[in-house]
Amino acid sequence: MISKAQVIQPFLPATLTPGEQAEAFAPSNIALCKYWGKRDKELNLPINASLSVSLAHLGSRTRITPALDGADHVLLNGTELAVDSSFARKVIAFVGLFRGTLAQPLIIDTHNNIPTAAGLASSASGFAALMLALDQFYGLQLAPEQLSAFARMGSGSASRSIFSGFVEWQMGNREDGMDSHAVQLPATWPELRIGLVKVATGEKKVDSRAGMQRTVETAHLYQSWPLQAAADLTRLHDAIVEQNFELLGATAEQNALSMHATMIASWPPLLYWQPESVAAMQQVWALREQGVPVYFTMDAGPNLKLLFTAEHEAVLSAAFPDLEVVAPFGQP
Ligand code: 2P0
Repeated sequence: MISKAQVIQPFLPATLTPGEQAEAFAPSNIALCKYWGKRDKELNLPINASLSVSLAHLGSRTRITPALDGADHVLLNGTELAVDSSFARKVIAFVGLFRGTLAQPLIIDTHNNIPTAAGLASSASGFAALMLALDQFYGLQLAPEQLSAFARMGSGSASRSIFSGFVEWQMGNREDGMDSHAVQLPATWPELRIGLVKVATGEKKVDSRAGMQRTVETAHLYQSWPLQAAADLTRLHDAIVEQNFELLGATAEQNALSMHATMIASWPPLLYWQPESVAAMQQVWALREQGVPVYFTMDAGPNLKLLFTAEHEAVLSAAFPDLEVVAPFGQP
């Protein structure tokens, strides 16, 4: 197995010249075709390609400055984290891949403007923003594909958060993973809306990393997942090119439910849904029967993300009173 450091080393300059400070923003993203399962756990290389839409101005802003007291500091939304907390350890390990023998202590300060109530994961935007900030701080001048491939090593879905709009994370087949990076699709869809339905926001018992590993190792149903994902990816490309909302929504919903089916078929079983998640799904299906074109997707958690177009925003905001609406391509 190749290590992250072995992959990154050849892309770093012989001597690093750190700046005085760097700051970068990366958007959160919602997958329409999910990343679920790894062929390489060290490098976060996926078993299937995935496709997402980035959430415009919602995401993470990360600032890097030198620490003058000889120790690293990791701050999240203004609060310093214990250096042995899970997030701080991951951040410090990731930074260590780039600062090499320089070993200069840093302050890494991240602010998420994702509505905390929406229960959206922040590791994707967090590692993408950190990668962009490190690139600036050390003057690495990495190409976008390299930034995406390296962000992936922090968290798989971070590879997609390097870009805005519709983004495909190509799975690649190289052992060092340098062809497993995201690309931005040349498409826009100003009327597209994503509605965040909050069911619960507490920390989940099994995180996605452990959840996908358990699924790969124990669910026979998982064998069908790569085929489902490949077919869905093609359908999503068609939907985006044709601006066919029904095809986009139906494909995303079936893809999410197929992923959840593999989780439920794992052992011990993995069910991220709460009773309120199922109630919200049934409400979406009832609205569709009444003629409202609305679909949902879900990640490794109980919350729903609704997909609809601007003309139906009022009816959906009435049906889901706490709906948080995002326009991924800005207001038309
Ligand atoms: C996705 N998820 O495509 C899928 C759907 C969750 C369900 O990407 O282990 O936090 O850091 O590579 O990126 C969440 O997985 O996992 C995720 P790691 P990550 O959005």
